[in-house]
Amino acid sequence: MQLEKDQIRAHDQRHLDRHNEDFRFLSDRLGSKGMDVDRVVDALADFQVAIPSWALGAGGTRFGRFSFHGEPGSLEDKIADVGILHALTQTAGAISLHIPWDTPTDYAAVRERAATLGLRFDAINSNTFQDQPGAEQSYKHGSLSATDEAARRQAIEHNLRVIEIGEKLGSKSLTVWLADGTNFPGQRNFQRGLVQTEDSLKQIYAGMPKDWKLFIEYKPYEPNFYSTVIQDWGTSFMLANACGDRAYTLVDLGHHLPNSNIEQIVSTLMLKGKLGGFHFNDSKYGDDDLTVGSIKPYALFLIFNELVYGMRNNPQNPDLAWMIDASHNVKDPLEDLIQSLEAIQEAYAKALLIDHDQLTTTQREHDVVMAQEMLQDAFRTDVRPLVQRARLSRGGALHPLRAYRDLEVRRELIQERGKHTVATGL
Ligand code: AOS
Ligand code: ZN
Ligand code: ZN
Ligand code: ZN
Repeated sequence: MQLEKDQIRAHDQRHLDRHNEDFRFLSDRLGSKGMDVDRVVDALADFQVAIPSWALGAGGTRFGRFSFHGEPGSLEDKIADVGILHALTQTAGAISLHIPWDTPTDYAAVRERAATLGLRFDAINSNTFQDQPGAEQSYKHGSLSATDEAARRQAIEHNLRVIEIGEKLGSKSLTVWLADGTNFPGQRNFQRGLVQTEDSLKQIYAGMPKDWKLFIEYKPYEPNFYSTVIQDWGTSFMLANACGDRAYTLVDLGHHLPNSNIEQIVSTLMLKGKLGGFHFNDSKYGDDDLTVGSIKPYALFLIFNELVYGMRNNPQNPDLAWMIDASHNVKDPLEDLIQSLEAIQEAYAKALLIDHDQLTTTQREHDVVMAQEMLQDAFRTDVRPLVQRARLSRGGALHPLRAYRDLEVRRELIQERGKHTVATGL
């Protein structure tokens, strides 16, 4: 199924007057403070986040998985789902694939399908955390860090193959997340594992086309519970530096130990020109992969404040690859992603309201109270009319979630794909 612009416009009509009133009220208020509202709206409209192919179906935990009806069963279906998200939100203009789960058979058809829906292929992901059917070597004792040369070679070759696939689709970056680590003290030598990983990443880096970037994702624990080879941003940063200019750190919001100051990590990486990619999600305990903004919206806003600062002041840092990395057990995956996209746009909009010159003055004067007030004033502003206006300007829905329900998208998907569906992937 495909959502047409006319359907969305017709749905918007019902809410248009209300929106215009809300927007006028807010833009008057912000305008009187000297804010350029049009610029904020334009920045919001330009902001695009990649949807991960693995978030389009219901996920699960190690205790089980409950399927959701009408899930995508093929790569084509997944692209169609992202097309729906993009039509509604106008902020999901890219898809991030995971290989081998999403290996295309007909490249031309896949590329064309995505192009028709206004989607591009963002970072492509390799998978050396599972053994694939028919694989000669097992990753049980590591992949890029393996001391077993044959397993390590297989993992390197897999990444090189993923790059080839990405090239055929127009991707320009590879994301590597390694599950490699240990469960027990003494199991492996830390230094050897790190040396092997660096060597493997360098080989992968050398195999990338010259206009590609390598994103190195870190994570403190899980699936291994004693040690993880790339456990934190420092390790990722070090490996990225060892690889070269086009290797960067990727920050996944769920990949930190409790209470880590993620906004500060973001700030440091951007200062050093090494923040390449971003996985949005939210969490209460660990890598929970919950809906963005559902648990700690203020933290998300503070992170965005640093991102906006970096985007304005750190030309040494490249444009970021924005991606969602989420998983759902109980919600309609598309509804969940709509909520995530909305939360991202909101946090970004609020961060855009902060006047950094004024903040700098306040900081110089050591006026701690006013500095905090400036942040909180932005955070407390209901910016939804701005986000709506940005969507509207691109032909998206004023209320994507309501439109999704009113247009009975899931019912149509079930009709098309059936009730008992299982998405490929995790
Ligand atoms: C795993 O925890 C990471 O967040 C990765 O980004 C992973 O590749 C992704 O979640 C798909 O499994
Ligand atoms: Zn991730
Ligand atoms: Zn994760
Ligand atoms: Zn996660």
